[in-house]
Amino acid sequence: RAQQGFTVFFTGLSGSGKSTVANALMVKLMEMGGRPVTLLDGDVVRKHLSSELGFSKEHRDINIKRIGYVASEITKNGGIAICAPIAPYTATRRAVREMVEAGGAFVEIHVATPIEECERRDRKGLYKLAREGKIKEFTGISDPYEEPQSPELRVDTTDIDVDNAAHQVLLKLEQMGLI
Ligand code: GGZ
Repeated sequence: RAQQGFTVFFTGLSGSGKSTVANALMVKLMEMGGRPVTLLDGDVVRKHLSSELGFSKEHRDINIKRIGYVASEITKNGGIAICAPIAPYTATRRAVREMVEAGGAFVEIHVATPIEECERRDRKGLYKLAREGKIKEFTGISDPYEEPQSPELRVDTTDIDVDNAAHQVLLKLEQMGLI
């Protein structure tokens, strides 16, 4: 019997390393062959699927539910979806989990890099702008991030490199019998 589809759902702060780890995971899964792999990255989705949306709670929820819907369709059809939005709200993450689990497995990865480290890196200069009040409703500074209580896996990228983090996700997928 063909293996079931699944969604790997990364959640974490801006600059926590979600996109980088998600990309590395995608490469590893593609190298293994077999099933198609689709990456739904936060900023790419916002450009192509959610371009009219801002960062209010309501708009973030719409954004995450769109990502969840696409991931659930991919999963139902036996594919692999990798999502990497901030997804700050517990209830919304749970709604996506339920939608995906109707047709396959949902693997939540909390990229738990502390905000001090994300802000220290400040790769895009957004934390500085948020501190100056030039970006409003910025997650972790002036907007909430509800930490996942029971993700399938938690990784903190402060002291480990991308490859190591992606490898930990692969091990989890193996443990769960998904690959
Ligand atoms: C958080 C923001 C904001 C605000 C712009 N709050 O590090 P980035 O730049 O590339 O990723 C962040 C991205 C967040 O979009 P998501 O779709 O992942 O968010 S959510 O899941 O909450 O819908 C950041 C940038 O957009 N960005 N303004 N106010 N991040």
